[in-house]
Amino acid sequence: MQLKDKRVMVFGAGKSGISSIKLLQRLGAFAILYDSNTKLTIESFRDKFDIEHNFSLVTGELEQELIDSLDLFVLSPGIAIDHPVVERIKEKGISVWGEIELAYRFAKGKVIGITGTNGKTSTTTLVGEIMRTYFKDVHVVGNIGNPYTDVALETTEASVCVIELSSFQLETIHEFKPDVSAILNITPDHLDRHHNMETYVAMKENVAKNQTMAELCVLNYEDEILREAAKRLSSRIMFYSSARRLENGLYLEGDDIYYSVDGRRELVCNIKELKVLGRHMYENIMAGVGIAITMGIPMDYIHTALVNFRAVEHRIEFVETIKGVTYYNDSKGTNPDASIKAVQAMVSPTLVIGGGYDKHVEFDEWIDSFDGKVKLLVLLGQTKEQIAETARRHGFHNIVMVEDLKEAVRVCAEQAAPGDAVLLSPACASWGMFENYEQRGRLFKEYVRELMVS
Ligand code: UMA
Repeated sequence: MQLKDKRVMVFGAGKSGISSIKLLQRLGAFAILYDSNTKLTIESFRDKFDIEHNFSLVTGELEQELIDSLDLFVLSPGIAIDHPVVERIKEKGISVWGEIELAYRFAKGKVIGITGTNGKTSTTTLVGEIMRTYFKDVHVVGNIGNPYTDVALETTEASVCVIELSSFQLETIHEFKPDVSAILNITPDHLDRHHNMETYVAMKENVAKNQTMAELCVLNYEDEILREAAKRLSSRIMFYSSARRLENGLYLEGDDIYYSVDGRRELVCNIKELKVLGRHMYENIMAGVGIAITMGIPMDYIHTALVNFRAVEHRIEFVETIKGVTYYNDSKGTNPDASIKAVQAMVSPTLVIGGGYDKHVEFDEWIDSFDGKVKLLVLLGQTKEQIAETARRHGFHNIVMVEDLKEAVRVCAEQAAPGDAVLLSPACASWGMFENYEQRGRLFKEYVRELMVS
C-alpha cells in the first residue's frame, strides 16, 4: 500500500506511536496521532518530530467524521485490538496495522523475529551480537525498546533486523514474515489482555503464521505447547533441547552444547566458557545459535559472540553486596515463570520482593519454587493480597506487606543476615506503580545503593 497523501491515524502516543508518525511523515502521509490522554498537546511533540508538517493531534473522544476520513489505522502494542475505538475502526472496514506491520511493509533486508514468554530480550540481544560479527548493518528492535518503525527506512537489502516481538505486537500483523523466527517458551502471561491461554498461544504462533517451507522457525522441544505448535506450523522447524539428545537441532549434554544434523554432531561450546548462568540461559543460547546457523553464520563467528555475551540489565543482574547481603535486580521477572527461573538461579537463602500489576495469572508454581530457599517474601502492588493468600495456602507464612519499593528494600535490609541474597523478581508487570520494568529496576538499584551510605 502506497501511503503518500493517505490519512493515517496512529493510536498511542508512546514510543511506538511517535516512531510511526515519523515514518508516516517521511512517506508523505498525513499523520494523525490519537491518544486517550486529554492532557497531551501538540507542543509536547515539538522536540520529537516536525509538528508543523502533515500532522495533527487528537485526544479524548473520536468524532465519527474523522474516523470516516481515514485510510489506515496504526495501533501501538499497549492497546488491545478489542478496544472500543479499534472496534469502531474495524466496523468501517479500515485496515488496522500494528507498528510492526507498518515498519515491515517499508523495511528491506533479512528479518529475524523472536518471541516467547521469557528470554526474548536476552535472546534478541545475543542474536544481535552474533549478527554483528558477520553482517555490517544490523538493527536490534521491537519490544526490547527501539521501535522497528524507527529504522525501517534506513534498511537496505543487506540489512538484518533482529526483532523482539511481544504477544501484543503479534496481535496486529498481517503480512509480516520473518526469514527466521523463534518461539522460546509459552507459559501463562498477559491473560488480562488476551482473555485466555488459547488466544495467548495463538498470538505467539503468529510470529510464524506467514512463513513457508522456505523459512524456518526455531522451537524449544522441552515446551509441550511448542511441540504441539510445531505440528500446526507451515515453516521448516529446528528444535533445541536442554534435556535430551536430538537427531536434528541443538541440545545440551553435560556441559556441552551440540548442533546435530541427522545424528552427526558438531560442538558449539562448553557452558563453562560462557559468562551467563542457568538452564534457561542455555536454552536462549541454543535458540540464538539455531537462528545464527540458519542465517549462514560460520560456527567460529558464533562461538566468539557466545563467549563474550553478558546478561542483560534487569535480568538477575548483580547490584551490590552490602553488609554481606547480595542484591539482585530481576525487574524483568514480570510473570511467574520468569520469577521461578530467578529463584532457581539463587544459591543462598533469599529474600524475595514481589507483586505488582494484576495480569490475572496464578502464583502457585512460583511459591512452590521457593522450596525452602526463600526465607522472606516482601509484597507490594495490586497483586499483594492474592500472592499472600496463595503463599499461605502453600504453607509459606513469612510475609511482609509494604506500600512501595523503597520500603521493600528497607525491610529486606533489616531482615537479611550476612550470606543472604535479596532478589527483586516481582512475577508481575510494573504498570500502575512505575512507568515500566526498567524504571522499577533502576529505582531498586538506587534504593539499594542508598543503603551503602546509611
Ligand atoms: N494509550 C491510550 N489508550 C489506551 C492505552 C494506552 O491512549 O487505552 C496511550 C497512552 O496514553 C500512551 C501510549 O498509548 O501515550 C502508550 O503506548 P504503548 O503502551 O503501546 O507504549 P509504547 O511506549 O509505544 O511501548 C511499546 C511497548 N509497550 C507495551 O507493549 C505496553 C514496549 O514494550 C516496547 O518496548 C515499545 O513499544 C517499542 O516497541 C514494553 C512492555 O512492557 C517493554 N512490553 C510488554 C512486555 O514485555 O511484557 C508486552
